[in-house]
Amino acid sequence: MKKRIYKVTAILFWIVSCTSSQAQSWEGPKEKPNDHIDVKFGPLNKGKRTDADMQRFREYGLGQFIHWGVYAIAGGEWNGVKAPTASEWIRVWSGNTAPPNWQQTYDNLYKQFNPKNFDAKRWASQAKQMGARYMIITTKHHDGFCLWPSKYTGYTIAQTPYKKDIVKQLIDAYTAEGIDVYLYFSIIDWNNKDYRTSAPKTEEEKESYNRFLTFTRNQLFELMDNYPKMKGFWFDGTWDKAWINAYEWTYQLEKDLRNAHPGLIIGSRFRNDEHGKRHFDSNGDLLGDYEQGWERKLPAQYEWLNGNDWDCVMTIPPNGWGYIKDWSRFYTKTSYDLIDMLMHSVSMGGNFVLNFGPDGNGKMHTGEDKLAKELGDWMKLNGEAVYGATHAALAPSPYGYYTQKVNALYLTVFNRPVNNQIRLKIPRSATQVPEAASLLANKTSLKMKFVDIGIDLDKNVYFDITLPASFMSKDPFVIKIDTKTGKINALELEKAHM
Ligand code: FHN
Repeated sequence: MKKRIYKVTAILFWIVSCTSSQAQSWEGPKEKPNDHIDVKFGPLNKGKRTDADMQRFREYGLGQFIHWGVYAIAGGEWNGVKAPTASEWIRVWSGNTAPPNWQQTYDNLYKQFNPKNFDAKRWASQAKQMGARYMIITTKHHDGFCLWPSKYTGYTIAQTPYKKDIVKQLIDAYTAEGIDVYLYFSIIDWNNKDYRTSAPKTEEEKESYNRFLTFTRNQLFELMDNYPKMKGFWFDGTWDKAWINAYEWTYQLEKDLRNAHPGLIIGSRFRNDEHGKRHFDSNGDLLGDYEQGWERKLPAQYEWLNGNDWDCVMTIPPNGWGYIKDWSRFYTKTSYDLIDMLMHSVSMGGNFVLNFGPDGNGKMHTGEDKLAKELGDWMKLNGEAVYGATHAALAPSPYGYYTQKVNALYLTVFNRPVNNQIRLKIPRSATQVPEAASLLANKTSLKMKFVDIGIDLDKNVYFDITLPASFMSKDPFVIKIDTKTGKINALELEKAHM
């Protein structure tokens, strides 16, 4: 009986968390309305940013997400009973599987938060070895616990036995490794008595929510003032009606944040227009600097992105961003899975951000250590196809993913053809002509020949790259194709007569 209730609770939780947070269809192209809709509180600026800070974001390729807070003490369970919630949502665990007085227990966990193994420099060094170019840290998740000594609440790291400023240590350590730091900030704050989900109606409710908005603004400016090296905010928990209703205030807040921190990068999850449209306004224009909805999912086609910048954030377990003690109960992604998702992202002009959930003592999960090493070993050999690379305007390859730089095309091969012939399909109109091919990892040059198959009405030509039969690889491998500006000289065959 208990097992069945547990399953029902888990399913119900999953439905609630998906429906409440889904702002847009992320399963296909974004529809644009036929008629223009008047929008006063839409994007502050339309079109892709061209400044150096945004170009740097565009070139990261690989990032690290870290979800860390008092939920790490629980690790997704309590007294051996697995919680049906995502690990960082464990506070909301209720029903007869929940421990007695659970929320009271949870709300006192901060009194034992004393991560004796926490070493920001070790985390930063691991991220560097993995090949991450930016890191997103949860300064405050939905439970309201702050990893920095905020002066606007008494629910912070300063009130724990550990006391020291986690955010400062991380920013200093990661920046020293050349890794940019972004601050995750949850608008949802279960610890703040003025936080609410529904839109305030009575005068009293409005006064209370205005206090909450002021508190939120104060914390955001406190974070920018305390940590001027931060590059941007990764906002979350912005799906409540109360926040959606405050669109004039959030519009002004975005202006003020950007004015206070030139170059600040904010994704599409921060706010909505006056019609309640989130991520994209009522005319389909992106709200913020990049699409921030690709959470545990990837676009199936490049065209769905309309050329926008974007990031994909991904867990190693199926779900659960905070520390999960026991991974044995589900599938956890392999380095092969993660390299596939990374190259899928970069091939479509996005960044791939892998999540780590350290335990209550500040140690990464052993599974995370293993994957960071495997991913880092691959990046050391193949990172050139990731960093600063972007979408190649070619038909998707059957062998893997194309990424592109000036004068270089990269093909990350996952599906090696049985005949060892990698066939590139290049439009006759291309102005970048393949010149030479090699294996990126060891610079071995590969035979490549121009092939004009003569298919009637074909708008493409082909280049066949031969893989040596002796070349074996247990991992995905990258073929680098040097290109030069020029013209494809193809046969002009008489068209078929039918
Ligand atoms: O509710 C959060 C969740 O706990 C986690 O932080 C993810 C990661 O971005 N975001 C929300 C779920 O969509």
